[in-house]
Amino acid sequence: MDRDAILAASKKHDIVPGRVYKYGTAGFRMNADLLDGVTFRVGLLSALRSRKLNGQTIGVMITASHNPAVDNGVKIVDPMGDMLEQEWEVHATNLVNAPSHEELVDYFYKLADSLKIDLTSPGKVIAGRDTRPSGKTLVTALADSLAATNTAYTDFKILTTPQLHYLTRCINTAGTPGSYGEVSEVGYYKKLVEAFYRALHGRRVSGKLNVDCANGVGGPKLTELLKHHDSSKTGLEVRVANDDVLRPEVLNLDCGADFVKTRQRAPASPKPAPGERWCSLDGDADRLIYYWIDPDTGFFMLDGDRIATLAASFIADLIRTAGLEGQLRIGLIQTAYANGSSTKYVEQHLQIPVVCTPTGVKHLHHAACSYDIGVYFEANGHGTVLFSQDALQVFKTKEPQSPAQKDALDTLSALGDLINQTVGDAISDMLMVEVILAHKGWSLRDWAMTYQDLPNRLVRVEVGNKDLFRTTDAERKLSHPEHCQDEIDKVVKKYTNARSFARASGTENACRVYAEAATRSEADELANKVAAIVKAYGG
Ligand code: G16
Repeated sequence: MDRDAILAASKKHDIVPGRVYKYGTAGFRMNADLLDGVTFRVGLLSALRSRKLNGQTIGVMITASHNPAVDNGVKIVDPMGDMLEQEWEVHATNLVNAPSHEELVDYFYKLADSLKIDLTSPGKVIAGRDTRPSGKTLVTALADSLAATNTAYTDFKILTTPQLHYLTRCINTAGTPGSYGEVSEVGYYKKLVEAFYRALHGRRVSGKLNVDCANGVGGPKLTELLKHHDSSKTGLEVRVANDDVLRPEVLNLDCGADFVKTRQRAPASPKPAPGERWCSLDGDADRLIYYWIDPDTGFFMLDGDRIATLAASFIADLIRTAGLEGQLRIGLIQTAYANGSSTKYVEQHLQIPVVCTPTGVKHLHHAACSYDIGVYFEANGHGTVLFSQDALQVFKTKEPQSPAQKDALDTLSALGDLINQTVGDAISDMLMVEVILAHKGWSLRDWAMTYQDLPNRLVRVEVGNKDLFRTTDAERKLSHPEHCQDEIDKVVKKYTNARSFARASGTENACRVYAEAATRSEADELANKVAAIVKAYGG
């Protein structure tokens, strides 16, 4: 590796001086104009990461997911398709914040030295990006740092975030007994569709599904998947809506999973007709929210908590039917945003243990790994179900004692292939939900009847300095600014069955406030009061 080549390449990709950059909830995310130098430096780190892991392929995804079209972001994917190891987030933050090009290169070599990385060994990186136009320029910055560090590089161009995670794992497991799939986008579609057929096991989906794709990458990719799907075999008919990727300004605008979840209403257009089945993806297709307009009661949403409870109850039933109860440990992972009723339902009704982690799928994923079956979903619709190698093995090898056991084992095995094992994946999750509803013979209304949500409200609060807000207890309490939590507690006490917390967003320049209470008006009032406290303490 040539120091001068890295220095010369770096000089083409300045960072904006005076800013402090942080590897946040999902990597670096901000206005795209600020990201050129950041992306170059993320390339340097991925070159080191690959070499540290014996030349395994590292993924780099360029996306700002649910954020507005002017933003972009960059994050690193580890070899098995999971998020960058958290210790390395610190290295990423330090590298990106190096004040000058010279100091950057010094830090790069110092890091390589302290981590005992052989810079003469080969490194490999792959990249993908969502449909934001700024992604094209940022990929150039990434390619420059990989060229300067002699790192082999493949640009997979436009992908959903989960597809990039899938490809990273496929490449690193190719030719091994744990091979995850064919290393291509088509391989991803074929794997999902084939597993969908198997998981349905002769059942049929009833009713057309309308999918709002947030005018993001999910639109064209879902259309591609459907080319590999034969609806006569499954009954699934999909209408793809909000798939305009030619006008960047409409990305996530008044549509998509984040809009539906935070506004608690259907996309502005096209207007869902009463009774139609709808779901929304977000800008990079890793979140999923279901809903319908009830002719009597109006909009009803089935969010990440509902998807988690649906999946957990179905899989727990299959485990029982398969005669595996007591043999495989199942757990459900949520964040503080989970509706209190969902937690109660899982613990008391499903009798499944619940773990609460800080926001960010990286935290949930990590916690889910300690179970044989780890179901994790954020309320915003981001999540998946992880199966341990032992569990997958048992599904395939256990000798069934009855046709019902065989059915359960086959379905579990198919779910292991259908559900993305690397990260939350809206398209894979959508097929999973369709499988479960088909098995249970349920409509969205039947699904909604399982428990009643506590009314809740999520508010975004712009503050002078969001970094003043620090949390403890899995983000359920503020440790800083001092006294802010005391004021929140005082307000919460005035409401029935109420809970509220505040935290700094790791993807936007704002704080988020969540409140739930016994009635809609109480939840709204509490959220507004806590938002006012946060605003007052926000600098
Ligand atoms: C990202 C993360 C999610 C997180 C969300 C919001 O989602 O992957 O785990 O819930 O940001 O995070 P925050 O509240 O810190 O802004 P996405 O879909 O935008 O990549």
